[in-house]
Amino acid sequence: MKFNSLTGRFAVLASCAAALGCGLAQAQTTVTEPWVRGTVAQQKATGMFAQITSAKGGRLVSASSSAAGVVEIHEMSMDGNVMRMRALPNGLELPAGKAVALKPGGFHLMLMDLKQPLKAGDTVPVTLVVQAADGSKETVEVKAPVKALNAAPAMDHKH
Ligand SMILES: [Cu+2]
Repeated sequence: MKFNSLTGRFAVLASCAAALGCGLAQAQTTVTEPWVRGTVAQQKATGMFAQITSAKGGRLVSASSSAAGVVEIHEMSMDGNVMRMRALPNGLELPAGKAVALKPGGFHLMLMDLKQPLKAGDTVPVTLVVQAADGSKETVEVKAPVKALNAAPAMDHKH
């Protein structure tokens, strides 16, 4: 009987997965093209980038990763000739239905206190927390592949 109930449960899980989201809140936020910049030995911080779209709008309020002690939401911008990076104390606004780009030279997630160097081919699990206008929170699990340090896209010319 025990075996039967176990297989029954597996069958239910499988059909849930196939139907995308039975019993779960409908995902409002989608994350596409996630990636993390690889690091060299001793390097303790790096950036994660992606496209984030919130269907109904919201705010990226926090993030975490098992690969990092701390994850902050950062903005990079030019201040005269100086590139500055700052944490966004209120998180990142996600306008309804509009993709927000986290990219080198702009918004990014800063993975700090890295537990180990990140090499191309690794995958970094990151959990994003998005708060809706009504205060409800949605967590989004992202698996971000690591790209080699020198494999930055052509647009990344600001560093
Ligand atoms: Cu940063």
